[in-house]
Amino acid sequence: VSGCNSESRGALVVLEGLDRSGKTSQSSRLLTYLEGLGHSVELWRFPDRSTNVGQMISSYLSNKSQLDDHTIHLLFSANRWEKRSLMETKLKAGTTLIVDRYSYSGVAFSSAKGLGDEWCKAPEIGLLAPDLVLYLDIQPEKAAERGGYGGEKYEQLEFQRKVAQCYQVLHDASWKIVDACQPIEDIEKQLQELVLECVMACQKGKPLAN
Ligand code: T5A
Ligand code: NA
Repeated sequence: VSGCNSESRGALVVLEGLDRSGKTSQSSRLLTYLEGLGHSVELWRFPDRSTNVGQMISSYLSNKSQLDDHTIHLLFSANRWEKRSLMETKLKAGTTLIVDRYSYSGVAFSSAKGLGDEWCKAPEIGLLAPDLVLYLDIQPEKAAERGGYGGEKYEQLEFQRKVAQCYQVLHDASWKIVDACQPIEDIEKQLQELVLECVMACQKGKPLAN
């Protein structure tokens, strides 16, 4: 028996940051936290490597295939578009989605290669807008020290420096910037507070936006 009214929807919460900033660790901690409170919640990530488009992206990231910068940009975007309607269905049914990377990654990583900002943003128009973006802020040098990069395409210090600069101009009112160099548990606590507040606002009828 649910005490929620039929209008209440789930929250779209996105984690962003450089490679190794701790997104995956914090996403799964948030999942456990919200589940523990009895919320309906799922963990998603982009790229979603399970689809056909996702497999092309995965092959590119692991240097098994080469693609033109524009082409890979549009594939990352297509990978979000192919999940859009399911995302909307879940949110409207009351499920909160914790999403590890989203459109901001798409724009930051491609504009770091030199593609124009406006061109990069265009294919993202019409995707669902996050209710909350948690940006895990870390210096590229510090991120590189964490267990070493694994050899995927973008895991290079020089490139990550450019990505960090591109992220800086993307933030909007939905962003909360969190210092990602604190101990894991401290970050976890801060994220819990921010996410709970957001989940409550969505339950109370905050509209879902494009
Ligand atoms: N990309 C993605 C695009 O170019 N366009 C797009 O549209 C999208 C969606 C995908 C790549 O594709 C690019 C961005 C990426 O380069 P991915 O599979 O998402 O790559 O990989 P990453 O997000 O880079 O995943 P990582 O595993 O590298 O980083 P995370 O998830 O940020 O970090 P996490 O949690 O795995 O932690 C990394 C290490 O740090 C430790 C962890 O234990 C782990 O060893 N750690 C901490 N250590 C100390 N203090 C803390 N607070 C710590 N938190 C975690
Ligand atoms: Na990575």
